[in-house]
Amino acid sequence: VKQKDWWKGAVIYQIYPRSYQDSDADGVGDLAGIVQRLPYIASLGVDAVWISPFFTSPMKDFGYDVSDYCDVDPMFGNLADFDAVISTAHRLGLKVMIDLVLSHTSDAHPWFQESRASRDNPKANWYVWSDPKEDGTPPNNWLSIFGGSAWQWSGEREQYFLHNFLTSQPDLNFWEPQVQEALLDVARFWLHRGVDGFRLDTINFYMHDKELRDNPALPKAQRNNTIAPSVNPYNHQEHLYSKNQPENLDFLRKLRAVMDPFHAAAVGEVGDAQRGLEILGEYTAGDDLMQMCYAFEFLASTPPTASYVAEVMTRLDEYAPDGWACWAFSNHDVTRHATRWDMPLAALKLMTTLMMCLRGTACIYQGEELGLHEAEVAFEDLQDPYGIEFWPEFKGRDGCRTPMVWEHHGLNGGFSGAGRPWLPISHEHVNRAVDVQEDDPHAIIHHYRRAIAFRQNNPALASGGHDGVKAEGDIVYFTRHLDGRRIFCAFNLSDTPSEFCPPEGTWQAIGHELGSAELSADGNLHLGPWQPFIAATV
Ligand code: TEU
Repeated sequence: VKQKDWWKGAVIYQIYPRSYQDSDADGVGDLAGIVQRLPYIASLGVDAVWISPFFTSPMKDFGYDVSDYCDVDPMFGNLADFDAVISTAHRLGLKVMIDLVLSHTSDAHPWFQESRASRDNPKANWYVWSDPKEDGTPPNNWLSIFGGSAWQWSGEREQYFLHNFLTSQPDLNFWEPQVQEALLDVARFWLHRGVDGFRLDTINFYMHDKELRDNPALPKAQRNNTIAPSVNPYNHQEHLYSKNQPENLDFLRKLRAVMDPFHAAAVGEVGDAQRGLEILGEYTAGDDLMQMCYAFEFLASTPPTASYVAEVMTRLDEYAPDGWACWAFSNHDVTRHATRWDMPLAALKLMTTLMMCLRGTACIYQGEELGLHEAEVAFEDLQDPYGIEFWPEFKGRDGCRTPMVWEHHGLNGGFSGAGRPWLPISHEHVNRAVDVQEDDPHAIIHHYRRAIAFRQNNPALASGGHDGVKAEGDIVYFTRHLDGRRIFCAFNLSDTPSEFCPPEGTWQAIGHELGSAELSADGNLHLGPWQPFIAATV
């Protein structure tokens, strides 16, 4: 893999900075804390970190509401601390991706303050403003993901403004060329500071229908959702006019042109319950758009069965033949997969092995390498406005955002010297702290290290093609290939043993360190519960 293609098949480790390491005992993680922990991250063998937003922000959506794109929030440190993140990471061989939330700003951003002040100021058109309907109601039926109408009334302009997320996250108007230029400048700023790439928040929300047409209602049968709870009325609409507008691609091409001289890579977030992989294909096609899109397929609430995995990979080939997915099982928006899938430890290990063998880039969310479950967070302790809005049907995102646990005996699990961290730390988490697992050869953390190393040592797994993806009973299998080397991978996604006949050819089992089965003398394969078979052509 050429240096400029470092992202292809990379393993990315996602850091939620509020909850990684607190260096100044205020109960909230920070950039200096990340610097302290970078050697640990490097020890996992990953290629890159993605750091969730640390920019200046009123923190209504915990940093996904930015009020200054080119500075660090004092809570997280300052630009010098960020420079230390970059230099330390690079010294350790880690790339740094930062999370640019360009679709909307905070309402505290000076751009919005100015835009809101009048209908004829220089930034009047920087956000999506619209007159009410004759009866005073919002201009159309678009809904906010976080509840209610996507339109908020502003007394100053006597107009509504658009917000796909919180009312304090007004959507920028990407039809305005000055907005696009200002955002490209933000990308330039960070590229010059040394970042290696971006995770781009909600890139399919950039543009909106100029005529502000109503979204159609979605038939009941199609309301299943992988990214947001079905209690949310947002899922009862098809977001035909508020999302996925073709002009999004024009802006992304400009952004890519800014990134290319720096060999920077982008993973675009394109959450779409109805057309996820199709959109992924659109946004990663060719060489002038996103290198990768973040796939939501394994963030669904039901555990992936063999046929589901096969179906996802087949659909990917259909919709994104030259596209590249970034797979994740957990992140800061969904219930941790150890809880969501309710699988035994052996199953979690196998799923990690599977992820490291899938065609695509792999994204690990802090704490999943410890096998952490979703933490229970009582209503009184909730911080996430989305959780507060839909409680108790949906408990929000705090349970996956509680602090990382480093030391079994340390104060707050070694996360913070504060009396009280910003979210409570669960006892069960502390029992699985990093220092406990380092001393236990059977702990899942070592499995993550082995699986990641296995991928790195087998370029066909990281960046090769794949073919023959199929499911047979509980077994999903496929072949990865690169430069004539073929690696056959099969996974028994169940707790019952299975028999299986590998494809023609002379195979030699590899991946013993991951519990790979051996071919038996009769050429058949007996896969134990949650066991893989990984083999290379001889
Ligand atoms: O998330 C976008 C997104 O698709 C979320 O709305 C997701 O459906 C929701 O969090 C339910 O789990 C991104 C960020 O990842 C999220 O943290 C932000 O709140 C959101 O954008 C707004 O910036």
